Amino acid sequence: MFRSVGQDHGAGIAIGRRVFLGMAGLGVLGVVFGSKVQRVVGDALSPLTSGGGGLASILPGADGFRIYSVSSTLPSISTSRYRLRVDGLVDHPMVLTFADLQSMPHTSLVRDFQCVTGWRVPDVHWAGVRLSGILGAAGVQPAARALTFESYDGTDFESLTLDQAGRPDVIVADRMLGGPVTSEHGGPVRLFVAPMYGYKSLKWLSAIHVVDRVSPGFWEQNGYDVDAWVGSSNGRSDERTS
Ligand SMILES: Nc1nc2c(c(=O)[nH]1)N[C@H]1C(S)=C(S)[C@@H](COP(=O)(O)O)O[C@H]1N2
Ligand SMILES: [Mo]
Repeated sequence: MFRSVGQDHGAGIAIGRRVFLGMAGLGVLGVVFGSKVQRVVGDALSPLTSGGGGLASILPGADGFRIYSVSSTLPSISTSRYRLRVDGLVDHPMVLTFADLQSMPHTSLVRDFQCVTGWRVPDVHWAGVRLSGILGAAGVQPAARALTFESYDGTDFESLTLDQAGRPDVIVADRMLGGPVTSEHGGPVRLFVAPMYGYKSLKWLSAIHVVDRVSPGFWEQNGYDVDAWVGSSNGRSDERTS
């Protein structure tokens, strides 16, 4: 079923680089920052602000989302070139194709999508493979405690504890908003961590490394909480709804 690649990372890195070089450079694309991150990182990254219509030009229709990318490009990856590497503290390192993922059991979720900066899209339809199912196929080793996720954008990365990753509402999503995940939204495959703020839902997911401790992701290194529970992190204290 899945192609196992053993411990040699060479092939996967080559795939990653090829896909990376194939990204469509959009020039104007940047990121809309929340106040906290914006204060911390300041002009280290180019914020895509209003005034000029840059953002409007990449806003997809009327789905209510804002398109974020901390890199200056929007990766454009075809389903045929897409690969998801799963390695680290696992018995069976794998490189999954898009077809591999599609052949695995799927879970559907209808959940609000909540960015920590305040915007929210209610009742978004998602579908994908439970992260726990992928980890089960890979065979997580006893020393494992956490996961590190990488993106084809080459810049953003994220983390979850193994416990968080095992929740049934954490999926590797190949469908969103009633269709395939579009490039803008991180397709063909992104993470969707339903109980947490949007920054945990890494777009253009390229790799899952199983590791022995949490190492804070891009947004966390720039000021956001590592545990990103909606309503009870990042200064919020309302009750969790999930
Ligand atoms: N690779 C990548 N993933 C990312 C981000 C990003 O900039 N790059 N932004 C995060 C944040 S803060 C949010 S709120 C959501 C936004 O998802 P959208 O761009 O599909 O609206 O993506 C998350 N995943
Ligand atoms: Mo966000």
